[in-house]
Amino acid sequence: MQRNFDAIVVGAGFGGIYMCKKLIDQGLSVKVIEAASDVGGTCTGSHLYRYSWDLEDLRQYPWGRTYVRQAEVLAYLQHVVERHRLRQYMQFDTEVISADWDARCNLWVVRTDTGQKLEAKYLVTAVGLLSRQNFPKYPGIDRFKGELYHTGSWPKAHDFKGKRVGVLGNGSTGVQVITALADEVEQLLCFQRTPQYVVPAGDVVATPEYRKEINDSYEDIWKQAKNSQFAFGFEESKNPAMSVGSEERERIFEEAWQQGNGFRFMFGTFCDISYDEEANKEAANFIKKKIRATVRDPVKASKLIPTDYYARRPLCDTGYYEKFNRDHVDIVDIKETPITHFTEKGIRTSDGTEHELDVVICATGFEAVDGNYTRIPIRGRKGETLKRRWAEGPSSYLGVSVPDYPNLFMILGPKGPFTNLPPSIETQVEFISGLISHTNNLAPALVNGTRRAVVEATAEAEEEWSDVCDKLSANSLFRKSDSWIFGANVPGKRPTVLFYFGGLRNYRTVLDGVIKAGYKGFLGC
Ligand code: NA7
Repeated sequence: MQRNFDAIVVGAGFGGIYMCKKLIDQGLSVKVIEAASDVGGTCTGSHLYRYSWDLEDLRQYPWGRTYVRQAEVLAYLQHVVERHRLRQYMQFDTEVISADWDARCNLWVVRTDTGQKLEAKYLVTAVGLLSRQNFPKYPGIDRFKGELYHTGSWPKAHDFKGKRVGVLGNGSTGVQVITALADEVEQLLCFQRTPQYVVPAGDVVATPEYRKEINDSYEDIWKQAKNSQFAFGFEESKNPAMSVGSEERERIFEEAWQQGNGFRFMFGTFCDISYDEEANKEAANFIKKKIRATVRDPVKASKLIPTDYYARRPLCDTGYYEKFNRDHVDIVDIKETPITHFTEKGIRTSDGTEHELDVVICATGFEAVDGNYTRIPIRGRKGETLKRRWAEGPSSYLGVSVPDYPNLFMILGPKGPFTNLPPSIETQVEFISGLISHTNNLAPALVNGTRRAVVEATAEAEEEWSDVCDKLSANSLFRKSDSWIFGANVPGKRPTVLFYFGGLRNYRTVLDGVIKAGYKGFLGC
């Protein structure tokens, strides 16, 4: 069995699949290692949650609604892998347990839980932003005799009919789970810590006319998305909320509400909702009014109405608030009556109530961005793991490279762009494959009798990039709200700037500048 490769790619999701294709197309030998038993990845507008580079396929591949479901994303990725004959380079059901830089031979040595020891010149991590689960650590949780799930490892088959179900968490996932299960279960109790602002998704059937319109302008659509801030396919507003009168503001909010999409509501209406307190309050008040108008029971409504800034990842739904008009759907405010412990029968809260449940679903999120890197011991030039290096907060150059970790490239590493993910993934894959090609063409140093070129970010470039990311988020109200976007959702973890908030267009401009300057900020180039 082959043990030496030009590149090992960890993860066979959106990033890993495209990385594999790009490197194979360059004539390199590639091995993709994936822990799951098939290609995967972690919903958004259908037409932009795919790859832009196979236009013919984009125009033909079927999709039924304007939003794409997880199963459809999986089917699409499987289809791409078959169409481009990439499965032969992929090894599934295999976890990388360590990766060590061998400075004598200028190689990455990768060990797997299947007992393999593989070597490669380049190591590309495509491990996803949000796959490491944040599982709540309540006392007695192991004693619970009912079914216990985390949304990150959802059972293939489940039957919640006639059952009493508790859902912990009401972020994007919780909102989707609650909306989806409300009609199916006997009783639904939502254990809510922080109410969130949720706007309609605007998910409708994609008619043949709509599809034709998209197909006819796909190239322009991608061009617009890649030249926008968040790459969701709408124009971000350039107007401050207070630049128009209150009636006009209301009209703009209402129009966006009817059209749907959380990002569009937050960034397509006005430009300053995420950083101007007054603008933020106007948007928040509009959503609060909608919640009051939707939820008939005033007690439930008051629990669902947020009190803090509208400054987390903008959420959208397909009838979330309406579900609370059903008698069997209720909210337990766990800020007011915190969960003290789990019992065999369910969850006890501080007011002494034991909420008896057959099923508990933890929609409690993920240790975002760096969680997957700190799980695998990845040791660089100094033998230090990324986990240790990032003890005070993760860092990188361009979200792609880390000093002292030569020839290691990250797709969606810390301090990469905060956008609709596939377009950013493509951008980074194309940058990384260009950098690998460039490195391969360098006149390499003779190391231990072997010539192998090496490239890595400089410490100065990493520091400058950190400053850029810091400054870009300095005025953001997002920074004042505890959420995964700043790593503030995991107990014991220090909040830090995890993203580049300059938008995709600016990010692409930065990368172009780096390339034009001969891969500025990289050592060895
Ligand atoms: P999120 O957005 O991190 O939401 C997690 C939710 O779980 C949120 O409501 C949390 O409350 C709640 N939570 C977290 N820990 C606990 C404990 N211990 N007890 C009770 N409730 C808890 O994760 P999602 O999976 O919904 O979404 C992640 C991203 O995936 C999303 O933004 C999309 O981009 C896709 P809190 O708000 O912290 O008070």
